[in-house]
Amino acid sequence: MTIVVTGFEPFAGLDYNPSARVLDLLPNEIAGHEVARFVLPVDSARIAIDLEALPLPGAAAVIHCGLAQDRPVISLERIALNLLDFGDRPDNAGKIERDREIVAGGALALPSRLPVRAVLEAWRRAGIPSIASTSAGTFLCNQCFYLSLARLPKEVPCGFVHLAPDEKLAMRYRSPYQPLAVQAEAIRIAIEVTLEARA
Ligand code: PCA
Repeated sequence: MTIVVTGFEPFAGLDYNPSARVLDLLPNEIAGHEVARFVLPVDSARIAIDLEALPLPGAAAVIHCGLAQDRPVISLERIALNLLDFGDRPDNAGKIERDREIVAGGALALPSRLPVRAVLEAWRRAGIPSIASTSAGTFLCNQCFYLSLARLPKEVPCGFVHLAPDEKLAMRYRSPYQPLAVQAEAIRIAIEVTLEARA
């Protein structure tokens, strides 16, 4: 089977996105499953179409990754909300969504289908600073997370990891950061723990 890991293209004026760069640091195989990587658009109209085209329904696990520029360490999302509200920040197509449901009439919130507590524990044991997050926001990351949870069969473990700025972004913005190699290792561990929990 395949483990699908996705990242996002750059957005909000950045010239790269660590969540796309991290894909190259992942091993080609985890627990005997091939790792397939995809970069998703920061475009609210296109993302549903692009997600539909990915081989997600038969995957061993689906891990979506995005950047949370204001968080100092990697975080694991617990829930996706059925809400789009971009505030005054347009997506890459220049569009601003406000007060809109992602799936009309869908559940207000859907829980992550990763073993969140077990992953956080494994990160702690590996010495990787990390946090659980109760909100993936109301922008594209949350949209992607919600769409996959709404569409995928319940047996497919599916979750969302928000990356912190890496060393390259931190040099530019003087922000806190977590080395990208450490965040890649965290994603590998999250996948391993997810597959173990499922076995
Ligand atoms: N982060 C944004 C969208 C793309 C990304 O990497 C978010 O948190 O919604």
